[in-house]
Amino acid sequence: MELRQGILKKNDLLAADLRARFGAAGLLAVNLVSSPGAGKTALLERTLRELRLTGQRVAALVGDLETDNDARRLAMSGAPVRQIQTHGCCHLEADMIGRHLEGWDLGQLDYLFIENVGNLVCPAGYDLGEALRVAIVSVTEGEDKPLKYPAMFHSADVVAISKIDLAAACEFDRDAALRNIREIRPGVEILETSSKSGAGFAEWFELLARRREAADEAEA
Ligand SMILES: Nc1nc2c(ncn2[C@@H]2O[C@H](COP(=O)(O)OP(=O)(O)OP(=O)(O)O)[C@@H](O)[C@H]2O)c(=O)[nH]1
Ligand SMILES: [Mg+2]
Repeated sequence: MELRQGILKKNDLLAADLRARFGAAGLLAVNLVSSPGAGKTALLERTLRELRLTGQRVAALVGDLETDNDARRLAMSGAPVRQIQTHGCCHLEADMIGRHLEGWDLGQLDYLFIENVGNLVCPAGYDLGEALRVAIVSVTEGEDKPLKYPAMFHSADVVAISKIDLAAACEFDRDAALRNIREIRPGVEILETSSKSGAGFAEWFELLARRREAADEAEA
């Protein structure tokens, strides 16, 4: 128990350091969390591609236990991308982020996206210095995930319901899902996205621009 508290305290200090660096650099850091396969990489593939088309300077770090599959997918966008292999650790920690930022000029970035390890439990407890935590839950997972994994949804600034192109096939109960999300995190911004069709991405880009502006103003 004491050891765990010590680790969390060290993480919080490193995360505060990162947050200060991100703020000073004027970039918006976004931490994407979800269960395995909810669609984090698919969302980021489209996000990186489209933001680059509008002249935004973006980069991504992506965490997995093993493989660099996701980094290779994301690098197709042309953005700088680095894989973080955690070799068994079920979440990203602030010191992993710090180490993998080495050599990048943060002042040259508008957005840094961090794809966390697919896991609806552990990443909730680890601040990565992000300005925005986005929890993704896909329509194929069932509407009750926010109730079963409350810590993750409670810690989110934004919840994205993903794969809405599959909603009908899954008999997804949208009202129940929205109710459950709001029960755990009242007032949270909710997006409904499909990385296949692009549905919800206009709202996602509007949200990112708005949050980035707000972060800039808070820093000034
Ligand atoms: N139909 C549909 N499929 C999707 C969508 N987003 C992701 N998928 C599919 O869902 C599967 C998992 O997507 P990923 O983006 O790899 O999910 P992830 O959350 O990054 O997975 P991990 O990194 O392994 O945790 C892939 O087969 C994707 O093609 C979507 O919006 N619609
Ligand atoms: Mg992924």
